[in-house]
Amino acid sequence: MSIVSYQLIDNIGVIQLNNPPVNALSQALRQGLQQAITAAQNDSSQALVLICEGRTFIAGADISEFGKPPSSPSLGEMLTSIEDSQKPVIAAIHGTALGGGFETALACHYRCAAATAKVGLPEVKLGLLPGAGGTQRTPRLAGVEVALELITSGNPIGALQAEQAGLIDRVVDGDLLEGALAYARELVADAAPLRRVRDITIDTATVPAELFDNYKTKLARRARGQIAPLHIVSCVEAAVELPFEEGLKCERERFMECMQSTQSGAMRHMFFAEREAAKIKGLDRGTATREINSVAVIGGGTMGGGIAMNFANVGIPVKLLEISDEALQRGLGIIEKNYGITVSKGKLSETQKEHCLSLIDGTTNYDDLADVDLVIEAVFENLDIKKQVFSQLDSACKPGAILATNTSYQDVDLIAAATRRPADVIGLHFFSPANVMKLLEVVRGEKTSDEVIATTMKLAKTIRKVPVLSRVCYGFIGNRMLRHYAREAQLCLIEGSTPERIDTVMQNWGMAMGPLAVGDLAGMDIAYNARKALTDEQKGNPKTYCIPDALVEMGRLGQKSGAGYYNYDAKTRARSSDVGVIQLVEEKAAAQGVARREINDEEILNRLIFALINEGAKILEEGIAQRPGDIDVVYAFGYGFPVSRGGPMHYADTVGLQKVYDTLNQFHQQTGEAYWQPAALLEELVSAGKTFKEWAS
Ligand code: T1G
Repeated sequence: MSIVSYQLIDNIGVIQLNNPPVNALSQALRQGLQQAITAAQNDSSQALVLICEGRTFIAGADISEFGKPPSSPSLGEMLTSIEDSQKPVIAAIHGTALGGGFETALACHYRCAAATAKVGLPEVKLGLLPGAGGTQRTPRLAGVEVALELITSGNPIGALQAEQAGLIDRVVDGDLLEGALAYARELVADAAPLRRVRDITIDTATVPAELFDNYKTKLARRARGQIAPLHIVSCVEAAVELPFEEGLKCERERFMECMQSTQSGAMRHMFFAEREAAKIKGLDRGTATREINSVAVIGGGTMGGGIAMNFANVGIPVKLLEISDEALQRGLGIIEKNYGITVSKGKLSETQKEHCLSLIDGTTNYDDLADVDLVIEAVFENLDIKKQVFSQLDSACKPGAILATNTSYQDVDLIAAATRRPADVIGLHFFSPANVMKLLEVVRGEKTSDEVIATTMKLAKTIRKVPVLSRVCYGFIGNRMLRHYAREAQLCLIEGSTPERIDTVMQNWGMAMGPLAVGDLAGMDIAYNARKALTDEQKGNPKTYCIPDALVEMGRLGQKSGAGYYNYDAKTRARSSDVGVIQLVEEKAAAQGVARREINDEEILNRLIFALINEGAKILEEGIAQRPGDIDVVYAFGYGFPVSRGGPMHYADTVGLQKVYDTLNQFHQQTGEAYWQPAALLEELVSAGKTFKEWAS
């Protein structure tokens, strides 16, 4: 079927687009649509309906064309053809009309939509702004405040809400084409005018004077350091103050500035990297997958409870198994409490909460797991305990049941070896809080079957997670790299910096939280107890843990104890500095024979981030991660790495691998530490003048 088709149905011309998978506005689609509009001016049609085949109306400009030379007709030229049509053009929307797709609908004279449709302008999530009139037409139809929220948030709204806002004229029940044809005939019968959105003037008296300034202040906090949101406000302001053509010119200029920004390049990279990560090299796309209609979770602690919620949230029944009734009730209580918090935030209704809870059953008997399709073990982080659990699961569960471990560090192959079905064993590493964090590391063992890998990668999307495949190593992808980042944070601290300085540098750079504040959030007793099980040699340089050890031994575990690197207000959890911590740091430095010195912001940043990059390069060399973009996805979705920097490996490409390489060598010469030796892959890429991205392609 051609990409654009046309048919006359009585006196209505129907233009049908068909550009799978999402009817993105490629050059061919823009050209075909413009030609169809032009041709229809001369036939017997009295109105035109624009509708799409497949799962959705146009979902935006074709992002894969960005950065390439512009091709004609531009989106703006195509939209002008629609708006200048001498016959009313009616957009018939289903699925998600997003970005340039919704801008196309806005250039039409009328809009109807299926009740399940959504519309939105998500460009800001790509570091962009609507570049085809969206910032000019949306406020003309829906008013300034609706436009500002829709465009700066980038979140779609449903058809009914859009209708209330004036963005959609008619919500259609039943068959969309039938409904759109009926609407078009109604408009023709009423001799409805050619209603061009561009001709609407916004009454400035309806716009609160301080609205734009207040918005810019709010965005400066919410979207710290991002260019696009502030440009969006300026464009909407132009829609109020300037004639349409001049407002369009302002939008175009600011759009190009965003398009050429490093930020947008990073965010567009992340868009594709997230989708690429779900694809498994060497695995046939047709690999069979198993049905997962029931799940069991072993261990009702914080992680087990959160994991169970993910499945209940999408309607999959869960059996939660604990070793005693008391532990089970405690676990079920955690889940109930978590749902209560979600309800109190307005993100879930009481009815939805009750429905989810009804899907979660408790048991202390492995026999009750005989029919489940998947089990996820989330017991104490100890290999012997996990092996014992898997041996029991191997006996209790049906053939073909997938046995997964949520371990953060233990060797999945050794766990699999505790069963007679290693091909059915895999790692599913959730991130705390498990019902909130999007990242899911899927850890394939040496013997894990393709079918089990394909099944779990697909299941990740079902439970609204972002999956990244990893092979087995200590800490898999994220935590293995994090150890180096954390090591440098500790060394910067003992060598002369402070928790405030280190955290401020990293947070200003874009991390969601600084490393020491993260330690307080997670609770330092966890790593402290893990270290207790290690020999001195395994623990490594005492400078990297003597301070957190001392804090834990003082009872300063972090937020959970009201104090850690910082003091925390009991009610608001607001953090404040504690001079006693600095004194402790100075004492420990002296005890370790460290002469403290001034460490500048650039050194802090480069030591922490380049340590991540270097370990990421080693992870690629070893084939632990499939591609650099996968590592970027892990850090953006699991560790609060700023999407506007694209992830550690993309950031290395933007900084330039030569600079990364030279800085690593400088650290290596200064410290003599082997871990500062640049990874072989990095050395290879630098000598070949290549980037990580080029290596991956
Ligand atoms: N361009 C190119 N490819 C796209 C695409 C797009 N806009 N949207 C999706 N794809 C591909 C995607 O890479 C994947 O490919 C497949 O379609 C399915 O996507 C001028 C400048 C629409 C909600 O930001 O939000 O318009 O991996 O896995 O989960 O102002 O895709 O199969 O090879 O995500 O069902 C604005 C982005 C662009 C929307 C569907 N539009 N897309 O979700 O499928 S900028 C967007 C999405 C713009 C104008 C500006 C989602 C979706 P592959 P998927 P999904």
